[in-house]
Amino acid sequence: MTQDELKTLVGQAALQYVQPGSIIGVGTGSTVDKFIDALAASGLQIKGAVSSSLRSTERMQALGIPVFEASEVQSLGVYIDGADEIDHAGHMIKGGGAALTREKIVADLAEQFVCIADESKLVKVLGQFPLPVEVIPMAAAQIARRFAALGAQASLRAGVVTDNGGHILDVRGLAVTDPQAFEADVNQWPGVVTVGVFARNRASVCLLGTAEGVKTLA
Ligand code: ABF
Repeated sequence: MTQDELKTLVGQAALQYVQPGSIIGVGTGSTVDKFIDALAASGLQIKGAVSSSLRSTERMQALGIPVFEASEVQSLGVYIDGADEIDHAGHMIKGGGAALTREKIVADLAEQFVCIADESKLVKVLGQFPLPVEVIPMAAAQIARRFAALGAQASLRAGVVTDNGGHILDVRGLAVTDPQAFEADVNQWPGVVTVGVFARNRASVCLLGTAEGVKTLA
């Protein structure tokens, strides 16, 4: 199966986590696009969705799925999103699409995070994928120096300004062996808006697309 077919498979499989009549959280990316298409084709009636990006908002609205602001809901039963990397405990690196802050906010509203990914995303230790970190622009150089002190290299993602007016550093050369401690530590550096390690908001379920079909890691 191609990577695209694996994404279609997990997008479809995520439908089992959608409660009819509910408001769900919907993330961003090519795998989530497959989920949105499957949801629209399924005939499942939901009240609507809170979206982590303009891209997903536009796709859902075009398919007739109502989109709510995060501030309009108190909680979500489920948040369905992709990842750049996921380990066997459900910790993830996210933010390849620069939407990590919104993704973490929507994930935090949800009782359950269902990650959908093809098997290329599963790793033993997070860090092969350059870690996105959203920062306040005036702090970027100092934060890059802090990563250098850890033996990593942070580079500014050229030409990217986030929805929140932040910049993105992509950090190479990390091996995130303790994702919870790492996330908690980097979160405290002045000027860090969001670190792309999702440990506190890790996936409770991962639907992994493999050549043998969908594997559920929980
Ligand atoms: C977002 O989309 C991200 O946090 C991650 O960067 C990405 C995954 O996209 P894809 O499914 O296209 O690989 O959810």
